[in-house]
Amino acid sequence: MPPLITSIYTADPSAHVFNDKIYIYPSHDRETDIAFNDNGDQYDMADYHVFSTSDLKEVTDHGVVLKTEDVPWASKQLWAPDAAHKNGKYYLYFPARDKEGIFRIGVAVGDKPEGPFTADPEPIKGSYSIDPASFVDDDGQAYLYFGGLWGGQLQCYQKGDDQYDPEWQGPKEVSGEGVAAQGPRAAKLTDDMHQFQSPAQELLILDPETKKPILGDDHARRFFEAAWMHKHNGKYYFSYSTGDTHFLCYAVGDSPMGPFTYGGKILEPVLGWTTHHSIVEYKGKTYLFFHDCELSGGVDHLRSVKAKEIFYDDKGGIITTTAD
Ligand code: FUB
Repeated sequence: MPPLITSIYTADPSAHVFNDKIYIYPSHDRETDIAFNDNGDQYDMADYHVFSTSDLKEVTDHGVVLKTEDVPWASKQLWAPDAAHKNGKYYLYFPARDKEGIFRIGVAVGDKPEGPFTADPEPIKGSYSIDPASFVDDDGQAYLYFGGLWGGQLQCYQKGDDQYDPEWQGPKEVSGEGVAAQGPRAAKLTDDMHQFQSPAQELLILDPETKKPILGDDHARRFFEAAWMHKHNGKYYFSYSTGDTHFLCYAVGDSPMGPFTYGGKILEPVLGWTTHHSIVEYKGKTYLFFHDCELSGGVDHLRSVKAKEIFYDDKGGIITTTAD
């Protein structure tokens, strides 16, 4: 399957339908001399472009909509963003390292889905780690999901949401017999979409057999990064990447805050270390937006966005697919 965008490298596609078009909010990968490491320093992105399409063939690049210099609190690494529409405005949620090197999540506001966006002067209070994914439920309540292990620093918050522990920096995570994996985080957003209504909560992803949380050592199923939420037939589908085992998986719940029960794999590993996605319904079909490194010949930090239709089985399970 060919990439949707070939003019620049793009990754982590968050797709939404706004004004009858699909808008894609990806990371903008770029070349760097920074050596590959498990902290992800080579993912040294400095701006965001927005793209739109009506047919998943012709794609319009709306140009740069936000860059590091426009974000007063950010120092580097504009990683995976997402966008939401509410109150007649468009909100771009994005992670970046602050001046101390700690990942925080910011919000920028625009009048149109294609931006440009103006960033708030400070990150969202109580935000940390990476990969924000926004979801506006049918009742108008908006949520922000986030978190990512290792380079995304989620493992550094063992002592509480406001206590970054540098001892946990690097490729470390919870492990041991019976030790539950760290869950992704979610918070309700305030009506103005700029802050968390209350502190973020850890989400539960349960093993369908034991009904207990997935374990930290279960690397084929535990949450690593790339949170996404979509609703289908009244159920809430929380999907994510398993990081070092390179799967996209999903878990299903009856509420946006869970608990969720592990449901299976969405996407087998792609070419490249990371895998990250979004799921959107458009003109009666369900599409998976994802990335791989085919265009760069397998360079992990030079990725390209792709999209393909996916399907549910008759019990509402997502049928596993491949990048082909
Ligand atoms: O693009 C940088 C990081 O790589 C993202 O934040 C992760 O989800 C992974 O795709």
